[in-house]
Amino acid sequence: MAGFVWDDPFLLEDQLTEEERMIRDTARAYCQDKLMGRVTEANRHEIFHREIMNEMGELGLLGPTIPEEFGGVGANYLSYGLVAREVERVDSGYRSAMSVQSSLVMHPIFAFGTDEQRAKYLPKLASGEWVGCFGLTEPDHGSDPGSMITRAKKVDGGYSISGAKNWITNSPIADVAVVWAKSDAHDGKIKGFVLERGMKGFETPKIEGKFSLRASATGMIQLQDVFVPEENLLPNVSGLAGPFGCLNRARYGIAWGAMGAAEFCWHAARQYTLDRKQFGKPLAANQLIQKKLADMETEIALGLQGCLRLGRLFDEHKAPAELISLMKRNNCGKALDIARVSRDMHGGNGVSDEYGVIRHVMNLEAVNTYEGTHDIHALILGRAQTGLQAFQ
Ligand code: TGC
Ligand code: FAD
Repeated sequence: MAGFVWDDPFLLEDQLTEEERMIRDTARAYCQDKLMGRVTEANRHEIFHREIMNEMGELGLLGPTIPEEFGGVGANYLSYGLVAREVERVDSGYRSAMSVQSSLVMHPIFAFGTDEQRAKYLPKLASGEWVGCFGLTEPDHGSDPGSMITRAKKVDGGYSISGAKNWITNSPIADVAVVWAKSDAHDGKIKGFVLERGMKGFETPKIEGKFSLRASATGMIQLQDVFVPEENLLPNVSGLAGPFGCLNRARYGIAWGAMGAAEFCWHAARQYTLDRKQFGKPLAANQLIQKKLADMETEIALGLQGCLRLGRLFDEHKAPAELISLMKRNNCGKALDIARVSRDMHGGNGVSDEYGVIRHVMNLEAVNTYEGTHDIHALILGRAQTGLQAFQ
């Protein structure tokens, strides 16, 4: 009978290639050695250490799936998922910064942009010299981005864009923004535009009072008659397929990332309950505690194995959007539950940021909401199996 590996029940490790393990190990070493030490202060004081982007860029962690000629490392999507898991094991805010840059800014420029746009933006985004953000959500249109009101009006030499985007990761520090707007020159269809810091009428105020992802900069994008030259239009996509093509990738990464945060909380709960004694014995010797640890182990093992399968399908170009919804929804919901239970198992210490778990609880609240809420993904799955759409 084979031995049971309690922290890797399905032997995920054996299912990775040597190259995938190497990328994962690079990410893990960086995250544990360089990010872990900064995160408590960053979270407490709402600081995003901007140099993190340069450090990640140096290690090839930004846009890792982008080909080398544009500054990426040409890695597969499985490796991208492994990176997300390691980064989010430290903090979902750091994973947000990384995944927005990779999936929501570099991917659309690579997939929908011109050769000139790829050459101009991708190497600087890959190195972390530039930071990007992605503007889809509006103050009055979140789950229903198809109803957006941001408009691009055709003018001489380009477009004049007006509107507002809300809850935008990285916007206060962004050098470039991929903004989605309805374009009157394209029959009112949604088009993507690359905006640059310094364009007149383009403002990115920070959102204050955010009690989740505090180590990540979040803001608005305000656009008042911003002139965007023709060459900044992403020409090769129209409609919601543009932003959703990006979201498929980011949601896949989040499914892996949420498991990284869950693993942190599970391991912390296990160690804490082994170390702490009440009623003359370790907390971990109690049946109620062991059941909670068993539930965490089970959900994480299943969630990671699902991610692995989805990643392989992604790399074979066989990952349907609904399967991505299934994994994003499941893993974010399960990670949030695990973080809350771990917080409880830490007793009073669980609310101190010294133990890290309450930070993950707070973060995972947003992770369960952004990139499609838990319930929106349920509706996507409900539609896929009944043929009935329940959004409206
Ligand atoms: P629907 O009728 O379903 O589709 C409209 C068009 O879009 C296409 N499409 C997709 N294409 C590729 N991948 C997908 N996942 C797609 N989903 C839809 C679809 O084929 C159709 O194309 P066409 O050519 O026929 O027009 O559209 P709907 O308006 O009914 O959509 C409903 C719904 C709920 C599914 C959708 O709007 C949705 O998913 N809402 C959630 C919104 C969301 O996820 N926003 C994310 C904002 S970005 C963000 O949160 C970043 S956080 C980053 C971080 O910090 O990590
Ligand atoms: P709403 O759509 O108003 O939903 C509110 C509630 O109603 C939810 O529980 C939802 O599930 C439910 N609901 C909505 N419609 C239905 C329905 N038809 N049936 C049943 N229930 C329904 N967006 C970007 O574009 N770029 C970013 O970089 C970005 N970063 C973010 C960072 C953070 C920290 C946060 C919190 C959000 C970010 N978002 C970003 C926005 C995010 O994608 C939206 O918050 C999310 O899509 C939900 O939209 P909403 O907040 O408007 O909620």
